[in-house]
Amino acid sequence: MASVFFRFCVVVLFVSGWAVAPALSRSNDRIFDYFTLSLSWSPTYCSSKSGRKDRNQCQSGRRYAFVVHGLWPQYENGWPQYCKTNHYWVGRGQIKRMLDIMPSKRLIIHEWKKHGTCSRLGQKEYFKLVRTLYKKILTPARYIAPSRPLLITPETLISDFIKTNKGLKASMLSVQCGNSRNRARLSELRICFSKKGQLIDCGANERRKCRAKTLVLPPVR
Ligand code: U2P
Repeated sequence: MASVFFRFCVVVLFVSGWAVAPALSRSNDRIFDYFTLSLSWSPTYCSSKSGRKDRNQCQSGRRYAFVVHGLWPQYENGWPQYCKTNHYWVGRGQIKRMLDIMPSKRLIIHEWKKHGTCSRLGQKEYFKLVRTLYKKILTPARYIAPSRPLLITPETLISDFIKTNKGLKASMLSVQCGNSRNRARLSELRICFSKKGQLIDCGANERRKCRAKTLVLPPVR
């Protein structure tokens, strides 16, 4: 009975377009629509339970600010993940080449397996595109290495990025933060790109945004 009810709920969610969830398939057959580059605010991650155990990214002296979380091939609604590949292994050289902007070996391997395999690119090309898109976005000066907490609004973060990056619009960005409506830590800034690597408006996946009045950016360590 419970399983019939569960199946009914899944069908209702998909038919009504409410399900912003991964496609439940491990195949490459449906082509994705656009890319999301997800930039993580490293100090927020480092103050979390898992971040505190992550010496590579978070030990003192690792003064990371925005780092790459991942480059995600997206459907307009939902996304493919863990696609078929003959190239599961991520070699040491590839990992080393990415560590400056993606400072975690585990994350690099995970992002390739979960998202890169669905990009229709080889592994080398995928990571090359990660860097190319990351370099397209200039970080406004105040977010490069703040030594004190920044208390701003989500709108300020967006407008600072827009001022610094020609061609960038609010509709191409999505700020992610903790759940509080009052004050929450910045977790990520997501930026949407076409399959050709041009800035574009985001899709339904990015509609869920930070709703906090005040956004807290812990300082770099
Ligand atoms: O948001 C939680 C995790 O879900 C995955 N995600 C989220 C939004 C989206 O548009 N695409 C997507 O893949 C991310 O999973 P991860 O890559 O970290 O395993 C995100 O962290």
